[in-house]
Amino acid sequence: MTVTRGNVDHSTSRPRKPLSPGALWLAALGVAGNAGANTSNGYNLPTGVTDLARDMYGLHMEVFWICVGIAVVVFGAMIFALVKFRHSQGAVADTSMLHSTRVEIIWTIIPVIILVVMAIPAADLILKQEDTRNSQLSIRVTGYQWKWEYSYMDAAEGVDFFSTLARDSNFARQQNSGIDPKSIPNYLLEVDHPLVIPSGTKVRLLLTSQDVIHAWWVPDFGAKRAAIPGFVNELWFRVDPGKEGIYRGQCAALCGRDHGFMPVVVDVRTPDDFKKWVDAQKAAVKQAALPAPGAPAPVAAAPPPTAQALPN
Ligand SMILES: [Cu+2]
Repeated sequence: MTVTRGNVDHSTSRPRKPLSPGALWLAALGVAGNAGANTSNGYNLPTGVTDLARDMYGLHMEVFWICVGIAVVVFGAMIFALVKFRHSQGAVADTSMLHSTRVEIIWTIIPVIILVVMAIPAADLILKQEDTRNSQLSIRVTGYQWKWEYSYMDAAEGVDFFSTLARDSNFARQQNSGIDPKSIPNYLLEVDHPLVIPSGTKVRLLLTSQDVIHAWWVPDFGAKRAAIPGFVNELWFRVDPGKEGIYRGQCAALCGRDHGFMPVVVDVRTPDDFKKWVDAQKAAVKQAALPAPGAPAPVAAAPPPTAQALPN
């Protein structure tokens, strides 16, 4: 990562604990994917930097506390009964209450109400996630074994590049490389060309793949979706203004030998900075298209033979 602007690389602002061999192995598998996320405390989901991520976190906590309540009531009643009605205290089993319709109705209706209470906000959030209308910037994301291609549309049309594992991570990961992975900043979570997006903008990704199923995942955006050959999946997020910085994720579908080596890095910039970046990219594309000085002028292609001129 060579971008050193005024913003913060949130993922490195927290001192990282050295990874155990097990954690490294999990990271290589892509299981411990939020290892580089910025808003995770390591115990819970990241709170995230988009409204979708925050909604997901809120829903997750709501369901978590409902589960805690259920656990307290159920285990509380169980432990109370175990202690109060124990054999050594002379308790005698009640063999008369074999069936109670009233109890059965109660213990059916209460869980149904709890499920409905959880399902309503969950359905709401799913609908919100799927609503890609009025997006301001679309980017086509194509997964390959083992890299990502980002093709911009809309105002950034024409900007197109590949994003692959950073060289230092790539060298260190080779068998018997002799390089200590702990010496590599953001080991396996760094790329040569990050996806650059503007903050405060509804960004829509159109995900597909050229070979096997991959999945684009950035925990802090609350964004994860499969990239499937022959299909185009949509995904959207809007990073809060003021949350510019570097965000990291990984491919989240087991996609082959080097699955653990195709991280996702997103560089979020202010809309002004983003525009400058797009202009620079477009200028570079134009420059590359110009003939080298002193090169011969391109030869006009010969017209294709007509049908009559073709030999029988
Ligand atoms: Cu993949």
